[in-house]
Amino acid sequence: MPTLATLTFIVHDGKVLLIRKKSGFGAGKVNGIGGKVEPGETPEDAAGREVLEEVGLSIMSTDSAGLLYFYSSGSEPDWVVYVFRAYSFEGRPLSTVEADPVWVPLKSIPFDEMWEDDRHWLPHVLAGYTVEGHFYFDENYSKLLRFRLKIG
Ligand code: 8OG
Repeated sequence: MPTLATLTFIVHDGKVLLIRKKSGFGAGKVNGIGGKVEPGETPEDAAGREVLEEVGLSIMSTDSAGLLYFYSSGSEPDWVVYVFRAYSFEGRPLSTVEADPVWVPLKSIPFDEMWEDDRHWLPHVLAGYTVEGHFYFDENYSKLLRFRLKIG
């Protein structure tokens, strides 16, 4: 069974809130805010909880932006990730044990510091499209080998 997770991109004033992750899968990388869906949670609930835990913000509502499937070997994905956009929130982003937040202008996303697949799908998500992406990595997720992407 794949691990279900979320990724949320909070967009405000021409900027997107990204984090530099301090823990978990992808520690050290810049990413959207997210983590694993817990038993009994909907993906939307998980997205809201992760935003609160990682940067201390409450998001009002989310807009579904698609699904990402990550594979390392074999034909079943290891991860299925629900992607969300959010435009309204309460609070001010804080550093936590899990992440340091950073507002990044939409035109200067630091793809070189992000997962290798992100440059392929994130621009479409930030432009308001819905994506379905299948990304095939090597065994230890150090290299993207191939991918399929549908943009809706
Ligand atoms: O709970 P934890 O923080 O370890 O969850 C991992 C997070 O990383 C989860 O939000 C999903 C996300 N993630 C992957 N692979 C990739 C990827 O290739 N790109 C991006 N942007 N995020 C990813 O698991």
